[in-house]
Amino acid sequence: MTKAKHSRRTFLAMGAGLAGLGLGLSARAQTRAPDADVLVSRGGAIEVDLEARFGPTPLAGQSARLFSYGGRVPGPRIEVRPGDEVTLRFSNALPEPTNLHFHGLHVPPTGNADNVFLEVPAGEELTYRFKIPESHPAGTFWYHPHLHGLVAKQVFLGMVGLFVVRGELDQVPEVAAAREVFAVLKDFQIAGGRVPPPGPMELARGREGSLVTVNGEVEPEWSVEGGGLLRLRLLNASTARFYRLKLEGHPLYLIATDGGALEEPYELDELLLAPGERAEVLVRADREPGHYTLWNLPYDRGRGGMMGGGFGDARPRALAHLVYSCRRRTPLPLPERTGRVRELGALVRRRRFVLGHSMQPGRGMVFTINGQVFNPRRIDTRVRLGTVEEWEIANLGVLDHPFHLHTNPFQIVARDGRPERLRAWKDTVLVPAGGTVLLRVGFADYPGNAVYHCHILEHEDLGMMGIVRFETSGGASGT
Ligand SMILES: [Cu+2]
Repeated sequence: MTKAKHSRRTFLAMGAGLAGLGLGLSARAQTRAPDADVLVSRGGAIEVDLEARFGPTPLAGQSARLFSYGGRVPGPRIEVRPGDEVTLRFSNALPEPTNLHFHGLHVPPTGNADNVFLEVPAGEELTYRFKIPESHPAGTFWYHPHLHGLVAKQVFLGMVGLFVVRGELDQVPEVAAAREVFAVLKDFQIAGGRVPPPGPMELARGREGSLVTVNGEVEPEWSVEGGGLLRLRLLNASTARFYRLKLEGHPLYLIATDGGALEEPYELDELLLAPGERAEVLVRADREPGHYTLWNLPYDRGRGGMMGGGFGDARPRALAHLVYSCRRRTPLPLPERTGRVRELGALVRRRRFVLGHSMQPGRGMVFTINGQVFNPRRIDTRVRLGTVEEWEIANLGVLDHPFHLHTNPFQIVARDGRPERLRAWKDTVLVPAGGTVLLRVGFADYPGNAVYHCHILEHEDLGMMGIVRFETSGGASGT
């Protein structure tokens, strides 16, 4: 483990001077955009001081005792470019261990990079260091804790932040001309100024809170010029809640998914985002000037059975509002092309993963992949770097499970045997109860162990995770 250069005492002393900014940031190292919640790389590098905290935190016009990065929910947005060196001095002021995962980034899963097997004990520090590859796509990524057994709790209490890679998509003229808005969708459960502990059934189902926030606010308003474009960059940072989004009076033009740009805009009437998923949509402000609501429509992520049914909201819930008044003389057009999504090479092998759940004596409900709960000492799947595989993910349970693979993005080939029309980079895909998804993934660059798991984080903590080893040579075996 590489330790930060500064002792904890020094770090706190520096942080105290900036307490008014709400971020535990050192003045020396910080490169700051005009918005204090955004940290932008300069000259090929970024240095970030990030502190995990527990205490009173502003949320939706009130204060609640939450876990956070730097006292804000969500944490600061980190923005980098391909080729940048990232140095993140992480300090854990929580009363329990934690760590960091950089969700969706193609960086090493080992060392002090995106290594979910690291543990930062309470009161300790760790410096994360990695380089964003020159070939890394632009996209909306994020960071959150990933210490098995504590992930759902720590994320539910507020530990989430955006990690944005700027690049080619940002330079598409029509995209660059749009007004950019980030939307971190996250629910909370607050009672008496704190988050009550969840019950066992709440954990098994995946915890949903009644306070639904967008960037830590309730029903924010976004203004856009009439005739202009809105570029809405969405993240589902909830542990279990799904968002089925519909914008009143406007279609959504999908231009990017988890792993970056599509080839061209794809018109949607509504957009379903499972936990962990991201999407970028363009909205044309071409209706009558007015006030339009972004709705979260009912969606049931259970299919009967003991645990199934009754999830989310029974009625549409307003999430945010789009407001436009004055009108441009010439409306902004949509882009014709937004990127290139290369085809993956020839298939080397195919595997099957079955998602399920069962009761275990003394443990209660557990969630499984191929009948097994997570074991940190077991390599479940060995793949060879430089190869392409197809993974069939079958959900035999009664709850939907969003399947997430670390380190290497994938493309969806088919859902329930039906070929997928849209070619897009994903790292998290919804596998509905009773459904099957076929995905294709190329393993590139980084040897070592990483994980795949359900992104209903309660399910991950209850066992629905496996270890994949990326190997440079030797026979691929296992699952
Ligand atoms: Cu799940």
